[in-house]
Amino acid sequence: MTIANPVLPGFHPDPSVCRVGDDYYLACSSFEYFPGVPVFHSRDLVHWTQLGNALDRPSQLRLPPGMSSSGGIYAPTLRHHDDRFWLITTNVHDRGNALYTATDPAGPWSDPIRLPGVPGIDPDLAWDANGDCWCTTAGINQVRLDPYTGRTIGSPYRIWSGSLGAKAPEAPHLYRIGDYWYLLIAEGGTERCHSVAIARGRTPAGPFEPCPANPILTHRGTDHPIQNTGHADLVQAPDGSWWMVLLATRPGGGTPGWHVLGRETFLVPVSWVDDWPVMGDLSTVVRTPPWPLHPGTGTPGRDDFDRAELHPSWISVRHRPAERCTTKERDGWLTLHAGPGTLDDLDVTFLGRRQQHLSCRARARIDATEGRGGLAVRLDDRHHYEVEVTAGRVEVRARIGPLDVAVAALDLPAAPVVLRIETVPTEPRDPRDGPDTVSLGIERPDGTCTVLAALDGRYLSSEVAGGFTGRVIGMYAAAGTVHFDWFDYASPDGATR
Ligand code: 6LW
Repeated sequence: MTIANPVLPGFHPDPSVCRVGDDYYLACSSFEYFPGVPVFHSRDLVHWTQLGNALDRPSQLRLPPGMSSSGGIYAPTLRHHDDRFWLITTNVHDRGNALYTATDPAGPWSDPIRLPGVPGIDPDLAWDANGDCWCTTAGINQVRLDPYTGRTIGSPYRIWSGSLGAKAPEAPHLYRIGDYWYLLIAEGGTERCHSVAIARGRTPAGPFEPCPANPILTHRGTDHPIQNTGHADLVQAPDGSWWMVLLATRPGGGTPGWHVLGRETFLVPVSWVDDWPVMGDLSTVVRTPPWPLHPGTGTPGRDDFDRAELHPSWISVRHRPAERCTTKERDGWLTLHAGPGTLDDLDVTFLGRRQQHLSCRARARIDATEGRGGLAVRLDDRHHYEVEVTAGRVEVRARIGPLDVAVAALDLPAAPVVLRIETVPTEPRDPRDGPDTVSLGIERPDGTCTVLAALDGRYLSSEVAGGFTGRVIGMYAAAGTVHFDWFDYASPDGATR
């Protein structure tokens, strides 16, 4: 099989995968965005289609005021057991860990079963042959659990600290494979030293014997174009072959390199030697995907807003109250009502989609005659570029940490206008060259573009902004009511890199 890595390009970190018959399901973390925890389906582990989002109701997901852009929902684990799907995850700004169940992974998912006795992030679920449920978290700690009530049985205790004193042992997943229980973890931190390690024992609680070949996967200290490799999950195919999904990044530019799409989901083949897993090549095979559909998610490139329901790939910052965001107010348009928030906080009326290609072009036709709004590319609340329209004027703004500047402006007749944001990767000639150039402007009726500003993309990278999110491109309302006729996203060359 040809693997077009990343199999889920763009901000899709902390992948967790399970298989039911011939079908694979995968979930990712979502941090500040609502709805949360995108859920995907695949038949081959390479082509994924988004089914929905597990946490799509405020009763399941509260993202409270004052939270950080990298707060909210951390790494989930997705499993199938006892004829239902189980999803366990952490909301770091709410009440900790919670479990959700569904008979259909497309939803609806249950309200949360709270887990006050489970401390720590990255919870995992595994069941033994007696039906006992073991919950393992970063640290690496473990506690038995009644998953139907959320009641813990006994107290959490440490079962492993990872290998060789590496920092941040996290992302545990526990599996019964053959004669052993395997404890897969990530360690070294989610940055360039990220790695995958494994240990095995005879019981789900250990004691665990570390693999002599640890770390079994890392790109640290290499010049491989794929970096930050870690946070993995194993799955067996119906033909008996084994596979690992993991997160990794694609830094660009000179030194030290900047990754702009967040942490993405990759796939690697696994073989077994002496009852230890051995990773195959994590290469990136560039393939021409169907255009303008994404290879990774089945996300439509274009939305004409002619359906009442929005595609599940649309995400907002924190909540998307129906009264602030609707496709029903003006037929065939999306209408956004500005709330009290601005792009610089987490209560903004923003609706976006993940940037999934290093080279991409996003366009939207906006009518801002009743308000002020535009098209933005945002890494988080403190790092975003936007092209904004209000009656008679279009302006490009850049927010980079504490700096917020108007970069360029143009007077325009007050009428609908097409806004455009384009990213083009840099071929670095100087060690200081950034990863890409982000151009912001307007499109004239004849299709030509007036670029108002071309900005260095490094300021919308994780290395500059910090945190766990990736770029999201979307529409927003900053004041009044703003209407959008359509939104279009495309990778001009159809490439995934
Ligand atoms: C996640 C942890 C990690 O919970 O980053 O890369 C944290 N791994 O396992 C946030 O995604």
